[in-house]
Amino acid sequence: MEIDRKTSALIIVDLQYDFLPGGALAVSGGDTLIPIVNRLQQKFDFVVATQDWHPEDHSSFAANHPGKAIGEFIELNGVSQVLWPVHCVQGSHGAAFHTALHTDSWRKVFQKGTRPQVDSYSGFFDNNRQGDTGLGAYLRTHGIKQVFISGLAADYCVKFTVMDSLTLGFETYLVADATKGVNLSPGDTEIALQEMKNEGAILVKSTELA
Ligand code: VGL
Ligand code: ZN
Repeated sequence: MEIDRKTSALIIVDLQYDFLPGGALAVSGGDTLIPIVNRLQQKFDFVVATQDWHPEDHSSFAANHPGKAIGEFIELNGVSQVLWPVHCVQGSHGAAFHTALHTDSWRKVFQKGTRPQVDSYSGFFDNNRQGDTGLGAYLRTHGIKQVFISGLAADYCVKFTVMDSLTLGFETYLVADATKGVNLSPGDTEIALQEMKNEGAILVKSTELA
């Protein structure tokens, strides 16, 4: 498939140390995406990234709920929230992008999950759909019509970014070999891929793109 470089954007979701092997919320094999995403970036004129960027007192951390364990669910402002290990704390090593990841051509980084009381999986909106990172308006302002999404994790932040991109009316592609899931429950990634397809996302391989 030929990419229209004028109207296409690549979004790189959360390629940060805490989501890579050795990190607090590691995705198995997540580091293998770095060379794939670096090659993929060369095919785009317009590249943006998202960065999970939590304050220490973030309510998605199990450690901030005495008696609760990682993986348990709580109700947060009417939204069901799974509790995570402490991860991507603002300014920490875990929140940094992997040094091997090429960042020089990025137009902008959109940080999310910055408000203590609400989580944000999507690069566009927080989980209440109240906060907006500005990513949608930014893409529109620059004439972007096709959005290609890569990064971590396929069953959380990538999936929610894909869903919001579709809702906002972008032609939305998931670069299937440039994402991996955490699989809190076995099979979560397969289910997420199916949900994205059902909503209208188009799955492509990075090697098919030119
Ligand atoms: C993510 C869980 C919590 C992700 C971020 O990037 O997929 N997952 N925060
Ligand atoms: Zn997070």
